[in-house]
Amino acid sequence: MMRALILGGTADANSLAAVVSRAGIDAIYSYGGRTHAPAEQPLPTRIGGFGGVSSLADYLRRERITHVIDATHPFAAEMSRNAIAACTQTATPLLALERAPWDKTPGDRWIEVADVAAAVVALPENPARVFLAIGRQHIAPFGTRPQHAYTLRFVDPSAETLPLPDADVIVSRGPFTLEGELETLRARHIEWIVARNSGGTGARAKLDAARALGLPVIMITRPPLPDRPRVDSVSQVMEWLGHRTCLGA
Ligand code: 3Y8
Ligand code: NAP
Repeated sequence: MMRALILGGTADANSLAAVVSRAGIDAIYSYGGRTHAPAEQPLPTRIGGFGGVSSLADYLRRERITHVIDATHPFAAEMSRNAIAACTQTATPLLALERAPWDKTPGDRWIEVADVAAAVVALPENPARVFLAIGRQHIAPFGTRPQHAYTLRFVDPSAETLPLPDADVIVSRGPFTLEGELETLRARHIEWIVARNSGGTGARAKLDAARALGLPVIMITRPPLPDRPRVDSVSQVMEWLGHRTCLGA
């Protein structure tokens, strides 16, 4: 009997959950527990880590999971690596639902870097107004560049003091619009943007706004992941789940 685990936390995972639920497939949606009030899902939902590879393998056995869909974010590399290891250990079929990276288009002023450390080095020496649109987990490395005036954007308000002397936080969970991003960049006189190549539509607007305003974007490329079967659409996942036969069953 089919039972799917959706490793979620993205817009794509939410789209998949809606289709899986409508198809009447027995499935569980999993959040990592990063945000205070994640979006409701039309499926039974679990929140929090599994406790590493072996605990995830135990979970797959205990819950009799027959298919795992890794619909996490391209930068959720540890979760993706753990899913590959646990599915290999338990011989559970795994498929990644992964949106394509954004491609540079004419007019984009991108400086592509490999990771956050390289993004810090890519910033100018002279004080500048920098929009760090990379969430809350990777702010500390910018503490070595205190001369800049930073604008940060978090999903939830942050209680901790920031490791940056001049930082202003926007609390917003996205998805974001071109109008909203243009307003943010203009109102805060942003001169540089730091972004991760998430792909998808939820965070793309800041790049279109940057292009419209002629602003440079330091673009962090995705972490490398081991090979695993991968698709970029919900319909391909449903085919993989043998959706039609499910309805016929
Ligand atoms: C907890 C689930 C939807 C899904 C919304 C997508 C779109 C908006 C773009 C910017 C970039 C960032 C961040 C971002 C985007 C969508 C999508 C996407 C980037 C939620 C969500 C969870 C998270 C976790 C959160 C991270 C943070 C990253 C903010 C829900 C809203 C910056 C990634 O406070 C924290 O600790 C937040 C941590 C991981 C990256 C970071 O390092 O801080 N996402 N984001 C998921 C879980 O617990 O399993 O709360 O409902 C999901 C979404 N985030 O509703 O349509 O699908 O890509 N999320 C990045 O660098 O791109 C924002 O601000 O421009
Ligand atoms: P990560 O660094 O790859 O994962 C760290 C640990 O968090 C994992 O080993 C696992 O803990 C737990 N975890 C992560 N995602 C989980 C999930 N969906 N269900 C259960 N446990 C999960 O992950 P991350 O980058 O912090 O991302 C966390 C969540 O936010 C994911 O759902 C991801 O899709 C979403 N998200 C992330 C980003 C981003 O920029 N990273 C952007 C948008 C959305 P154990 O080892 O204990 O099992």
